[in-house]
Amino acid sequence: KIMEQWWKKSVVYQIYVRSFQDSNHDGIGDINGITSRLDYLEKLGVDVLWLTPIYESPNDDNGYDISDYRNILDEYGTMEDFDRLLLEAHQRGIKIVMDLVFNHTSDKHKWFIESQSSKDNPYRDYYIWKDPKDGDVPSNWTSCFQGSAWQYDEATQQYYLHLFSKKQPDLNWQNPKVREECFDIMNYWVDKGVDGFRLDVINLISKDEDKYYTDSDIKGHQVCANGPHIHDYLQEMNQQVLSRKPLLTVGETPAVTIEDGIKFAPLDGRELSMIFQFEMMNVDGAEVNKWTDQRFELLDLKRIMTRWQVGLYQKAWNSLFWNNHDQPRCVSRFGDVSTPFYHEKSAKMLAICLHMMQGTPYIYQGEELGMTNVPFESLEDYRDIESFNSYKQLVEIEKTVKHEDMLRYLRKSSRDNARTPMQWDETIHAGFSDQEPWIMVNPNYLTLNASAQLSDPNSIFYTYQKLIQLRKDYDIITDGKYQLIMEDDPHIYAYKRISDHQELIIYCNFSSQELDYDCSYIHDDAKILISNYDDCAHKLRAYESLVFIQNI
Ligand code: TEU
Ligand code: CA
Repeated sequence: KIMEQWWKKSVVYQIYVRSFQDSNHDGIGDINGITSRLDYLEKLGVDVLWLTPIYESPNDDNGYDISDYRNILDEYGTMEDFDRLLLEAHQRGIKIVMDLVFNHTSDKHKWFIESQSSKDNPYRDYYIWKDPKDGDVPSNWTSCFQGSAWQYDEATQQYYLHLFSKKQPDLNWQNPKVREECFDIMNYWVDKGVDGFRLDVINLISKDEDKYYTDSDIKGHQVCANGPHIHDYLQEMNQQVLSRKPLLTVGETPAVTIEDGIKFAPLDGRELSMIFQFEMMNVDGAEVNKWTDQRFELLDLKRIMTRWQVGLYQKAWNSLFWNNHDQPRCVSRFGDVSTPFYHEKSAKMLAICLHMMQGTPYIYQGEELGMTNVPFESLEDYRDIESFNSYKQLVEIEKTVKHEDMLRYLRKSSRDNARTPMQWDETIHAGFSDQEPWIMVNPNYLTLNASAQLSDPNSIFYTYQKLIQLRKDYDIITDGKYQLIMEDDPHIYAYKRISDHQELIIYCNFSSQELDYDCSYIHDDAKILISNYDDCAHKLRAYESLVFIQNI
């Protein structure tokens, strides 16, 4: 029996806990900070909060290195604080989704400490240990954060695998005990009353036993994507945990095809509720090398988005997003921040373009205000391990990139662009904290902040609020069939959503030029459902976005 798929009509809001709201004057966001901002989130109208990891962690990768899955990191508060947040969110009809990282743990997790202690320790097989090959690494696989994916351990003279930092050793999911432990952890949180899970790089958990000693041209985490037993493991997870109640499960799945996606998130509920895939995040070269000046081409974006919209239709469920805590800010990347006017129009245009598609939209904190990339000046302004390691590798070790160029690439693509504090108001540190925050505040907070936008009925915030409401009011946004129109236009992204009696026609101008557009699709009785200008003209103006609704 297919359980109620409530997430199809939901909008998720991602909270980067460290940067959302500090409540106890240490410059670090925390759980009570989130609770204190629930009114704001309720006003925006989001249905679900995804919290980035709040468990005990040495923070080598800001919580994506977990050392205890059943305890809250001190900096973030206590379990009582979490219980209160869950209760107060539920009282407002807001659900909470936890971020679980099961591909790897922290090297400070007790399993790894045991595992590392000797070859015959019962926990040895919880991780992936391999003998050297000719006195060297088993294979040339690289870690996602630069350098080899293999780390040598002097004491036991073997290498362990880490697809991310060396403080994030990969778990061995082939070991049934590992799977049991992970499912127990999930059940612990389900028993607490959480509403679902975001599963970090979940499609990397099944490694191919035969490949460990085989060199590869692609990055280590891509070699391990969608391995031989991945669907067995997820179906087992489904039986052990997910079938207990209608939970939202979103699998973060880099390097998946549409065919893979259909297996991970089929509508019959056999595995996960939806996937979070990144193909459109590679339009500016990110997959090959994110450290470039390359900008995206709209035609590529349209082609990729369209393939997923069409490919999953009535087969599987996708998520919709322009950015998250690992990506630069979308208005800087896909919009235009060169003038305040373009900033506002393009931020709204991006929102409309995405929220009219099929799938569950994800809003990353501050996106609803049009928060932008950050004018970081020097390396010292950064906090992210990926940024530091990449600088070190490319500028200092390989010497293939010059210092000045790397600083420019970091300003464009560093994950820290998304991680600066939420801009609440124009007071000191943007109202995030009264102490120096753990990472700098974007200086544009004086004009770009929540308080200013809440008092301006024309702000980006209210466009998001309206889009969230429209999804609740119009089933066609959830169910309608997608069809690309004006296919070859390099500046306009236009598409239809079609149901039995109605259709939506969406036009988005991704340029600052005034452009002709094909209005032959619009009937006389069509109405404007939402737009980012006050009226409607014969041309599409700079970053204009127009949505028509009509009966058919
Ligand atoms: O990200 C995994 C992932 O898909 C990477 O390719 C990601 O794009 C990375 O940030 C490179 O820029 C997840 C988390 O979202 C990320 O924050 C963690 O650092 C990573 O897993 C390891 O847990
Ligand atoms: Ca704090």
